[in-house]
Amino acid sequence: MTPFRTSFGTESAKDVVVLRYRRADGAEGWGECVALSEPTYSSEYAAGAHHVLEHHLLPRVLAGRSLDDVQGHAMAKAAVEMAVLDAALRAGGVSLATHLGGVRDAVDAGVSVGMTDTTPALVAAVEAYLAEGYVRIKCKVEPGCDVEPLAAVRAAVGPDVLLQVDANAAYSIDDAEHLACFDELGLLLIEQPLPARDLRGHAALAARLRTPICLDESIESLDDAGEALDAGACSIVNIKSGRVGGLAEAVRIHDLCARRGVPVWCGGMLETGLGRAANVALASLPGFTLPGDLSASRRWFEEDLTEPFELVGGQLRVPTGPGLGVTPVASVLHARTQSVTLVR
Ligand code: OSB
Ligand code: MG
Repeated sequence: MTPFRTSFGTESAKDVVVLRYRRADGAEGWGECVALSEPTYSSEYAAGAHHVLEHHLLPRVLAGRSLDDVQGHAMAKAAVEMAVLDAALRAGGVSLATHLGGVRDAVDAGVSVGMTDTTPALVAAVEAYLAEGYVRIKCKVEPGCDVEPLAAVRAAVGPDVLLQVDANAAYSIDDAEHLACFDELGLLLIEQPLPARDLRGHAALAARLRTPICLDESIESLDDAGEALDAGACSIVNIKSGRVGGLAEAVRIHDLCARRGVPVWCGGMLETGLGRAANVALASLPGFTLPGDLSASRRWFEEDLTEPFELVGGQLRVPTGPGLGVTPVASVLHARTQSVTLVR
């Protein structure tokens, strides 16, 4: 697999914390923590999430206590929510999509494309994903790797391909004049150009650019979404359940945006099939009107933890089985597990 290069670093292997939750009545559920290995996208990271799960979150779950007194750790909390919810839905025979209010049996698949060393390599990568059937391309950008390669991509693919960029906070408001050049690229949106906390900067940029601003890292809760929209900092929201502390909060942000006529789409965190199943279920809600970062398993993995998600006519099918509707393949889980921690 080609390493995935973003403005915050390069990912070449996946190190993931997976939770298996077994209830006293035997019902079982799975959760995936989307924290990456390093605290570079946000402050959470896999080993830290593992620690807070083992020592602070899971002991509360097992004692029947709320997690609300633990500050932060949205991704670790989201993993707990996913596993507990999956167990309940499997026991009740209800799919996650049905539980969340999904209305689609398949969702449009977009793909996130990392930065490359050369422009021809980027154009070739984008063309290959389009040939596979992806209906929307997102290219990672950073200062020095933006307008020139993206203009070449636009020229190669033509004006009709849905194209957007993601800066992962790599610019500052002093780059506003340069960022205005992005308006020539015919982009659906620019994702997170400025640092997460800079809502005022994003609002100033939004006033200056024709291209819509979408926020990812800035939105860690329903309150953040309301504040960003009130400030005029964005007109589109990338919803990731891990980043906002779980699927319930993700649905609340979806509902708020739907009430305000703000389009949303489902972001991704290089999930295995477990997290991908949850993303696809979430993206089946009616307000997810833009294609998400919902790629086939083979975009990221030679071998996924679950049966692979595959592209069918540019879409991923929404699982219909109880709960997440997918489970780890025992042989893969066994072969790939590096350590097991039992919390009881
Ligand atoms: O900013 O959307 C992001 C991957 C890891 C962390 C942050 C981001 C991403 C991606 C890939 O862009 C999304 C995917 O899983 O397809
Ligand atoms: Mg992003």
